[in-house]
Amino acid sequence: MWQAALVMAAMLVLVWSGATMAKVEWSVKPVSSFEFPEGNIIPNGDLSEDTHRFTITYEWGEIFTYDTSAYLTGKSSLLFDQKEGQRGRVYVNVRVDSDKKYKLGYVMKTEDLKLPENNQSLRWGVYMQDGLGAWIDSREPLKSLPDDYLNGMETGGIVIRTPNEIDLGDGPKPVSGTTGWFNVEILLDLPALVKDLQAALGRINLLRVDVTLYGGSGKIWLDCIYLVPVED
Ligand SMILES: [Ca+2]
Repeated sequence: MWQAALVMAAMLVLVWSGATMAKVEWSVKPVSSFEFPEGNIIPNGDLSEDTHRFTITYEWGEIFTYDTSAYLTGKSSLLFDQKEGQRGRVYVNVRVDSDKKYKLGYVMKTEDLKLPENNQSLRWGVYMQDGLGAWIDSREPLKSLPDDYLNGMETGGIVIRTPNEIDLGDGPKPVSGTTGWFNVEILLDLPALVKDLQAALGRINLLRVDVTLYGGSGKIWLDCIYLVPVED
């Protein structure tokens, strides 16, 4: 009997330590509806109108339209009908409290998305600004952290991105073709990241939520951008 109790206790410790070790997590899951998590600090994240707060660059800055027939929140989504060779990027900077954990994300879907031949694909990333206003480069500090520290996300220097291949239910691969809506979410434990990534002045004061596609063609809908502090 006591052996069973001991095994149970050991398992609990394992589960507990696993849960508390993750400083960066991410997930992608299909959704058919969406409700903003309470406490979203990104204004106009429902992308209905007045998106001046968001920086929409490369060709996406010229071709974006508000789609009032396909959206999950508010009155519209942003639609990019991208022609071969065009590129796109959307990002938003948000001041954060360095003492908190945050989750951030958005929903997207695609239609007839053909990926470019340069191995680029839709990527979701986050940038972190330190107490001196510099973007934190995670490459050097990551060398002395466990290999799985980013939980499958990848460092691109000052950006931490979801992997090239994600699983929307039919195995890991770059997003292409026609998909339903899916929700990409990233969770960041800022107090831990401050320490582990050696953020200057011991602060992370700003996060940049970022989506990119450099090349390819097809339709991409973006909606429901959020960033919320997470209570333990
Ligand atoms: Ca919307």
